[in-house]
Amino acid sequence: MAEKLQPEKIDGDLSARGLRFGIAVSRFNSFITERLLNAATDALERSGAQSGGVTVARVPGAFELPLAAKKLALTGDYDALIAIGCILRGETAHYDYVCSETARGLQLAQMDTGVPVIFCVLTCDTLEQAIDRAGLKGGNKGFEAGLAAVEMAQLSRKLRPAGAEKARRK
Ligand code: INI
Repeated sequence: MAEKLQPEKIDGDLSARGLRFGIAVSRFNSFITERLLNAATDALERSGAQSGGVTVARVPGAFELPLAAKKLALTGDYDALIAIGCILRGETAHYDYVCSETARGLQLAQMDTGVPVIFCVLTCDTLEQAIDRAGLKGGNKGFEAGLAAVEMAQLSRKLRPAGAEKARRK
């Protein structure tokens, strides 16, 4: 019988040693976003990120995250970025515009620049839903985002075009 096909695998491992991360955090709903930030930096530290390897930039609200992420990416200084925000539904359509433009803008930032941008923006109907996702009771989406950043940074290194030298501003 023919041998079972063994595909080659390309995985990003979870070692952050020597990698550089940028985190854009919104001040809006900071009660939640600061908790997400703490969990994200905890994940980076536990994965081996070193002092000086993580930079945090604060923006007013989630709507400003895409521009901050794109500008951070264009510096060439980061292996991966994390965008942290918390959008809570109000009584008007404002929520829908902020959610869709934030998600679209962050996706564009990573597609335009090739630098992974991890989406750590909670979009919740209630504050309680956000609290549940920010580690006050159990899981924390910030920690998941930190691990995703490490994995995507490593994967991106492996998927660099052959022979391409990393153009980094020192
Ligand atoms: N920004 C948020 O990050 N979360 C929200 O829940 C929110 N709401 O509800 O309005 C919010 N609005 C501000 C927005 O992100 C911009 O900062 C503002 O519109 C200025 O551009």
